[in-house]
Formats: sequence, structure tokens, C-alpha cells
Amino acid sequence: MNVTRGFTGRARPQDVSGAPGPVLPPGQYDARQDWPVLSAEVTPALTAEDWTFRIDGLVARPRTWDWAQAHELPGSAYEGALHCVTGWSRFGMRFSGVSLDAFLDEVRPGASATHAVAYSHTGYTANLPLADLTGGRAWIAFDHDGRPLTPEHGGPARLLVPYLYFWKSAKWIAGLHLLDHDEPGFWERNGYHDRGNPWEEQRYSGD
Ligand SMILES: Nc1nc2c(c(=O)[nH]1)N[C@H]1C(S)=C(S)[C@@H](COP(=O)(O)O)O[C@H]1N2
Ligand SMILES: [Mo]
Repeated sequence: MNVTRGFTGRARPQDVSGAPGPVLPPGQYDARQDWPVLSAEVTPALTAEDWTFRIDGLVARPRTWDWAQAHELPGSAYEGALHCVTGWSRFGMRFSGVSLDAFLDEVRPGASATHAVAYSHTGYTANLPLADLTGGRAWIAFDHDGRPLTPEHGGPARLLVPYLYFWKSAKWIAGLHLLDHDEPGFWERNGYHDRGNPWEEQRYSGD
């Protein structure tokens, strides 16, 4: 873990495991209570039966998965922190779903693919370098704490890129479009940082 500004959060008092406490990125606070909902759109009425996930653009074999097909891929879990650019972080968040690596292995990104635009069934977009979506860093999440994601939190499926600010984790994920260049998404066109690495405190464009 790369803590760039010498800032370390204190361990949560309830952490009695003896393990080192969770570390807060600079300028973040530990939201210990409920998990806030932040949506630019109205929560869509999207069911698992309606949900699809597509990867296209600079790939050898573009593909769309439906719910059953996505669940045939090996399961993968994330347990750890999330960091919202508005300041809250939450520790010990448990998600399960499928690693994006498993989806990308099937479509085979071309050598020229460097970036992706993630888009939601609602039209929300977020851009990411492909390197932030591979190597076990990103998931399509279906469950939180062993229960299906609620519609407010992006159910039936959301992108999860926990190592970047949470706005990159598009709820109601519909697909990834792979590009050989960077194309800003919804918040990135509206003043937020292009990459959004919380450890570098990349909140706004120019940070
Ligand atoms: N489709 C969509 N995805 C989204 C958002 C959104 O408004 N629409 N907000 C982003 C932001 S800013 C955050 S902090 C998280 C919030 O997820 P939550 O509502 O589950 O906490 O979702 C991200 N993904
Ligand atoms: Mo956010």
C-alpha cells in the first residue's frame, strides 16, 4: 500500500484482531455507520433477468454476458475499504462477484487498448486506464455482505474498483468500451480528476 503523504489513520477501536488498523487515505474520514447512497440518476428498475454486461471496442472477440453466463465465470471476492471523493471511507466492505480479469480473458483486449469507458444501464460513464481494471484490481460485484446488492447500491451488478475513488465504480454496470486513448466520463467532464487515486488525493482535475 502506497501512503504518499505520511498520513496514517488510527485503528478502529473495535478492531481487536491485533492486525494493523485500516489506513485512511489523506483527507478521508471513517464513516462507521450506514453506507451512504450517492446517485446522479434515479435508481433504475433493473432486474437480474434484464441485466447484461458487454465488453467491446479494441478486443479480439466482443461479447455480451447475461446474468446466467456471468455467473458461470469463477467467483471472486473483495474485502476491504472504499473511498468516496466527498470524504467518507468505509472499511471491511465485503463484496462478491467476478473478477474483471475473467471477463477480459474471454474478449482478449488488443495490444493497442489502453483505456476503458465503463457505462451503466442508466447512461452514467466513468473512464479508467485498463491497468486499473486488470491484475485483480476490479470486479463486477453482485453481492454485498452475502446478500444481493440492493438497487440503490447498483444492484443487480456494479463495477467495483476499490483502489480508486468510488465514483469510478459505476452502478448498474452495462459494459466496458476499450479504447486506445482516454475519454473522460460523467464526473471527469465535470471537474473531477481523470484517474482518482485516493492515496494521491486526486480529487479534482488539476490535483
Ligand atoms: N451509475 C452510477 N454509478 C455511480 C454513481 C452514480 O451516480 N451513478 N455514483 C458514484 C459515486 S460518486 C459513488 S461515491 C458511488 C456510490 O455508491 P453507493 O451509492 O453504493 O454508495 O457510486 C458511484 N457509481
Ligand atoms: Mo462519490
